[in-house]
Amino acid sequence: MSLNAESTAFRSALEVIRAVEPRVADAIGAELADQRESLKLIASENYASPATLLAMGNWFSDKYAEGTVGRRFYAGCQNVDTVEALAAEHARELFGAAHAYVQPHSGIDANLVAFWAILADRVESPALKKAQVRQVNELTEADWFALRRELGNQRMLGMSLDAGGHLTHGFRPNISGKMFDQRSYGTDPATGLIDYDKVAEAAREFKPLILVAGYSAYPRKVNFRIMREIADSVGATFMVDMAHFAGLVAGKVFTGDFDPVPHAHIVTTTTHKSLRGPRGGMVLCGPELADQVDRGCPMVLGGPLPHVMAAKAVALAEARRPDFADYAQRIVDNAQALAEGLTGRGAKLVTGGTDNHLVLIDVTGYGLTGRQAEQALLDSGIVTNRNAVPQDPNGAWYTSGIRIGTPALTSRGLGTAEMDATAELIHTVLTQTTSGESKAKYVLDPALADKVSRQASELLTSFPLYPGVDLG
Ligand code: DSN
Repeated sequence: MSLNAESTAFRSALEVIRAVEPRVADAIGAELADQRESLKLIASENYASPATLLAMGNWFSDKYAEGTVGRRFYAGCQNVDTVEALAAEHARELFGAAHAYVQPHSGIDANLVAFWAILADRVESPALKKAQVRQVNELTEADWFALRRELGNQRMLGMSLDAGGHLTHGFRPNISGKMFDQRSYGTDPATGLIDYDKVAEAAREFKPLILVAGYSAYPRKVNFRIMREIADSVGATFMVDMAHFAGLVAGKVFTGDFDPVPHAHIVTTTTHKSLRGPRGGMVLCGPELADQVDRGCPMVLGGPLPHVMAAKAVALAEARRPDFADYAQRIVDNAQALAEGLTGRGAKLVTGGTDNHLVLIDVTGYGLTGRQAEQALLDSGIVTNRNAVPQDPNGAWYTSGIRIGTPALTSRGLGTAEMDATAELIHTVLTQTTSGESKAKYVLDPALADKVSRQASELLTSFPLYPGVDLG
């Protein structure tokens, strides 16, 4: 039997790797087997296409390419220029952005590039102008000292962590929290929704340089038009981190007031979540910030990863195809079916449901902590992650929530009927698990966990992962 191109490509690659370090080849094969068998409901994960994966495994990895397209600090970057320019072009077209910077290695990197572009534009450039010099090296020691203090003493307003915000939006364990004086806006305790009047009030009181919107655990849409109005009212730069929902923007599920690109001064994202690309980051902006953003490497980033930019170009080309819009809509349809399946069985969800790709279960209704629920579900073949809920009584480590997302299972082809079956499995495990003697301990009958694991596997049998890839 002749093998198809995908099987041949991956088999050949593993053969070459196996000849050097067989344990790595084995681990790669085992990872595919594990991913094929698990009911992956981690909201930030997905499955990139074989073309995207293959674009990363090549000699682009060997090239240094600091700088940007056509303006490099190294010679011989003509082919890197080709893929970087292609990735940026696809990103601009896909999102309707004036400028795209595709070098960030991750979401944190993309956010740092954006923060420093804003600081350069709003703080550094005026200081250079005032001192009548063109670049920082020309400042006197005293002016440089004063500028450094000013750069390190700016304000940021972002969504609180327990309301679903992200660590990189100015929280102390992340470098953004050490760089900025940060305040948070939360959600309405009664509804779990963003209260825009409260955001406006916080902005008026705090007067941030940067207003950040975006989340990793908020199950609703955000009105970016209103957020921009709030930013404008206090002279703040409006930044949106759309890492979680970039696929829904690309697929035109989030349009108008809910599409961040026309409203924000600058938008950051990862490329590997709902966008279904390689692991990496990206920044979109208008012409005003483009030059500062393009200084991301070496300002913030280490050398660009040309092999990953090649894969970004492939994945973004895929996202421009008409079937991606269908995929994006099915992500949301599935999340809503999952939410309905859970609430119909008595689960308590933060905000009562979802408008996007994720659902947040408040597991205190089952008498569990997030940590206990996460482990009990994992024992039962269901991969999720624990997450804080608003005003979480169990804190950020044990938490009281389970975050569930549908991008990965939707990529596999599961639909709303399978989401209802998934809700049944989750509800069964959570109702049958009891709290143990600590916030981490729990009791779940192993026979029940095995039974649910088998049911979860059966649910996946009609939806093979990478059906074209046979590793033999
Ligand atoms: N780690 C990602 C998530 O799971 O949401 C965000 O950084």
